[in-house]
Amino acid sequence: MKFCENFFWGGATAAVQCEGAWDADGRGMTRMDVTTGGTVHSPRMVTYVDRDGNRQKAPIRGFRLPEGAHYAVFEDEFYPSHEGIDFYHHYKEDIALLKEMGFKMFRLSVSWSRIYPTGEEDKPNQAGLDFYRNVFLELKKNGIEPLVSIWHFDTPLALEEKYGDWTDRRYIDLYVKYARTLFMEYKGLVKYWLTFNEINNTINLLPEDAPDEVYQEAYQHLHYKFVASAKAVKAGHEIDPENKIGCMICGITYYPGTCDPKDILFHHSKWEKGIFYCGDVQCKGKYPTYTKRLWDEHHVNPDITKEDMEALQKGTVDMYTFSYYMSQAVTTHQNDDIVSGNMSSGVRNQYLTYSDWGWALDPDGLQYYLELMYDRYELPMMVVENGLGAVDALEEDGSIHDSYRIDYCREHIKAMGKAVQNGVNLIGYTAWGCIDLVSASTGEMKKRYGFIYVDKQDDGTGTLERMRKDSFYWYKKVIESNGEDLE
Ligand code: P53
Repeated sequence: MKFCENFFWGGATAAVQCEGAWDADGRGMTRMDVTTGGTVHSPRMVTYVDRDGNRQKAPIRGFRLPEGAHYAVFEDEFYPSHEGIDFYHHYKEDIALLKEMGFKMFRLSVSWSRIYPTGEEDKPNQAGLDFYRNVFLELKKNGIEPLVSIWHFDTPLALEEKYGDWTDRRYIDLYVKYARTLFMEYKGLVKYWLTFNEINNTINLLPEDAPDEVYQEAYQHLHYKFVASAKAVKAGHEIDPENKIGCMICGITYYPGTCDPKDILFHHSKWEKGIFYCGDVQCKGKYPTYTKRLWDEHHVNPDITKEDMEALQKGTVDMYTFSYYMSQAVTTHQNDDIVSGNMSSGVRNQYLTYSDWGWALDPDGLQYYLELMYDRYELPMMVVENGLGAVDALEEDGSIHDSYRIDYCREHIKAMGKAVQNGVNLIGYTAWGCIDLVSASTGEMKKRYGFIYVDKQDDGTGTLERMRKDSFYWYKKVIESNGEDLE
């Protein structure tokens, strides 16, 4: 057997992409609730009212709320998060389907604004706590271990309006209060936690030539999140020593675009800035040796106290988890063959093929990533997101023949198997969007990842009916055979 006996096979979701029920039972808003749908070529837009009372819309990437403006929902716009796939009201039916596939683990996120609607209440919202308790109980009843992301792109909107996007120190205590509430409330029910989803996105999605102020904010933002994460880890361990708490990194495998030594150095700095920086702080409890060089490149000088540094040391994570979808080739040379698509940058890699959204399909990159990171940290690892976003065709008889998705997952599971044989302590794999949900980057439904199809379309229409794709039966076999039967 390649995979360990209690290997956590499963799938992953995030609150704001699947729950819907955006204003139910006292929930507060998050930025996604004022963000429209987009496509591979047109960005999602944030809607707001400016200081003069005029309706405004702006692309979400790099968005900053102008002075005097406030976020707003417009009646005639479509916001995919408002209904999602309505997991809020379908969770029992959905968990039954996960159980049918034999899931051992289900990754989901708690929506902060269901628990603390504005982030600043003294007491948590009971209805929010009850919802997640019921979900966790349902999972337990079905023998499925929950893996809970405490934050998955959904800071309460009221906090963003007041303090900006994590560039204020007060966020640390607000987040730790929220995390403590979860640890206390679900003690004995939830054991596996992740503090911040894809924490490194703050830095690795920035253009190289962004202005210094933007880098200053990004590094500051990250520092407050590092401290918040470390303090939450410490609290989580104190509240229940059984808790296993991980970091979660957006894992992209970088390749040098040519063998020019300049490209070797450049690709190495992409690893440092985009990937190692966050993992190093969260796993080792201190800033890495190359930090000053990264900061100096952009004249950055973050607010960091002695207490912060102590907190980082006391709150190192128990496991290294990451998402993996693609690799990227990067070069210092003039090269116009840039891969177009969403979220992707870098030059075309002639040895790889690309998804319809421009993401490079590269299972070997996953093996490489696992081996590199395990050697760096020697912590148990989990692949907590992986999958293929693709357009699915629903046949008249209700079947969905998604052989492309099966191929993608098979090759990535094989790659994990090789890394395990080479000594990596891999303890779980939760496939992204195991049930179709709203795409984070484009807001589309048609970028589907699921083994379970949901009848819900980009314009908001659909019955919300759930249907089993071919990959559903395939993944069931994979789990039954503990990753041996991949055909
Ligand atoms: P979508 C950027 C690059 C890689 C993964 O992505 C990313 C992002 C940010 O969107 O996000 C993660 O839905 C994220 C999930 C997301 C998933 O990957 O854009 O943790 O919330 O849905 C897939 O296709």
